[in-house]
Amino acid sequence: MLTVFSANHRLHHGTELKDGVLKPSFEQPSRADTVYDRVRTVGLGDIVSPQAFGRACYVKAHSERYVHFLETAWQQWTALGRSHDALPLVWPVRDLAGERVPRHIDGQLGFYAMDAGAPITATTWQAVKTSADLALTGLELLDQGQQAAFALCRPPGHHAAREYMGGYCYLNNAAIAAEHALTRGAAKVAVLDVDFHHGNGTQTIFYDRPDVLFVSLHGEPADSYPYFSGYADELGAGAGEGFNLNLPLPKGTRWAAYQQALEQACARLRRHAPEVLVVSLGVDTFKDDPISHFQLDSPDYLAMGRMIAAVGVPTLFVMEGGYMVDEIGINAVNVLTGFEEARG
Ligand code: SP5
Ligand code: ZN
Repeated sequence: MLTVFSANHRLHHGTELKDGVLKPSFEQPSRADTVYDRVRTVGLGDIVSPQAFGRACYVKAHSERYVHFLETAWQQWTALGRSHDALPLVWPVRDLAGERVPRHIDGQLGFYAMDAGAPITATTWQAVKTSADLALTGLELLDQGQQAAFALCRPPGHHAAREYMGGYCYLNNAAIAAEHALTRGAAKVAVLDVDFHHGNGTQTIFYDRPDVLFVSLHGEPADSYPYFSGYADELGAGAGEGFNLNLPLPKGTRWAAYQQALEQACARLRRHAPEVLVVSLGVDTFKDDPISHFQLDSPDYLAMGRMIAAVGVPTLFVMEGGYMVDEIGINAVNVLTGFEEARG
């Protein structure tokens, strides 16, 4: 399996509030480098550099004004004499209209963010657009006949929606790749999200559409970030009703229960019969992950890869979460190795 990678991910490293204290984010450059090292160690396959795609591809999943905000936020922020990471501090909550875009950068940050978990630095945009380009390049590898590819994206994407960032995510790499598959002629696409956190961004981007099925396994929202989405009764809307499947799982979930839910997910994917499957590959389901509470162990990721292979569709793996543990490389690459073993 080919891996798409760029050192540009190192251009992004920000801060986040941890239990009320501003510290370096869990979403650090070492994550992607650890996975990259593991890809090399096991000899998964060649490493490919991304092509540059540009905003025409990003705005299939996002709005023009949101992409423009991402491009210009740092410049607006520093124009006020600020030099630390740009973070939002105010949001248009339920009983405020929240429809007009503020002129002030502090208002724009809240307008275009779901939380304070996506800091913007001087070089964040460069890393963010390269991350989306990795996913787009991976999708084109499938188009050229590869049965699978691995986009080693960083920053991750699945919390980013049409018009907002959050949860370490800015552009939704998986959604952008899914849209590109449709542009390239696929009629039906599916996204399987195995990150510990609900892929709220991907869900909302495709919520009212039957052409992109979204299936997600994640920590139940009552206990787990992002808290406000991921319930089993979110089934899709309008023509998209029945094309959104959430499988929330309780705290402490181990492989036996996870496997049952994943089998249900795979059955739904097979029924959709997509021409392309995009997997939002987060390995924050691991037992020692510092911000999550599932109990998967390293060999379980091999089994996960075999089950995904059995869906039998050209598959693009897009890196999402998985934090601050040496095993992130082993676990992510185990999914890919299990997939390749099963496909032969
Ligand atoms: C892509 C992805 O996995 N994003 C996850 C974003 C999670 N942000 C909220 C993290 C809150 C962590 N608090 C846990 C404290 C543990 N001591
Ligand atoms: Zn996650």
